[in-house]
Amino acid sequence: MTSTATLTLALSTGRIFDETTPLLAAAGIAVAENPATSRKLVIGTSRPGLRLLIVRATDVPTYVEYGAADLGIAGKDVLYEHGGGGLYQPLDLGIAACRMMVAVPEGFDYAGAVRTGARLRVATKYIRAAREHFAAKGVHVDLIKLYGSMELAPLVGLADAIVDLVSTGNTLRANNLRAIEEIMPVSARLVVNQAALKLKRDAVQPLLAAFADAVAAHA
Ligand code: PRT
Ligand code: MG
Repeated sequence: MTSTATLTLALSTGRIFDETTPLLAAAGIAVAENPATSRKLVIGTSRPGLRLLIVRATDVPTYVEYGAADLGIAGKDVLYEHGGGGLYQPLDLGIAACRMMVAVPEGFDYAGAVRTGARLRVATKYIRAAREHFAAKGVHVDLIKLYGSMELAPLVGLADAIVDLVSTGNTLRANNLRAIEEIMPVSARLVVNQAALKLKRDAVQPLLAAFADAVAAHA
């Protein structure tokens, strides 16, 4: 296949799109329109054969795994929960950085609860990361799956603790919570469908190199 093979890159609107656009610009790639205002889900670029698909952040690995997109950009949090099957992960883009943390209400004696072997109720959308974190520490937990606004759960008695992403810490502070343990640092990664990596190699490799150069220039 030639370098004019069509390549599709899946990513989400919001912070991932906003922080990817400067990387694309550094690679000489202009995006035809802003999905936040155009509402379009398929967006062209100035690079021949490269188009963007706008999908939900948590759906990016699925589009790439099944080859509906050749490449994708997603947070390590999302990729970890997905499990990474069928995805080649060549590049940490260093964007959309934050930390996955355990947080509890101010005044909650987490260390004491852990010491006495109490069973903790933990609300999170990161079930896999939370399960592995507490299992490794030998802390007994009941995990409650939520899809958003985890910070609310301890305030209304749904959970003792949460596992969520923290960047400035403002959301925790505003809700009288404090972060007590880091589970993992998070940043957005470029992922590639493994078949596309082989079959569209002549188109994929130059794009990977362009991203790597843009990341290096940004660092
Ligand atoms: O919002 P939606 O439900 O559509 O999907 P999403 O939340 O998965 O997407 P989006 O765009 O909000 O996040 C996409 C990716 O950005 C995530 O998968 C992370 O990898 C990354 N990222 C980086 C973050 C944050 N920083 C972040 N701070 N994602 C979410 N947050 C949230 C956090 O969950 C908490 O509610 O921001 C709040 C905390 O921020 P601070 O600054 O108050 O600490
Ligand atoms: Mg969000």
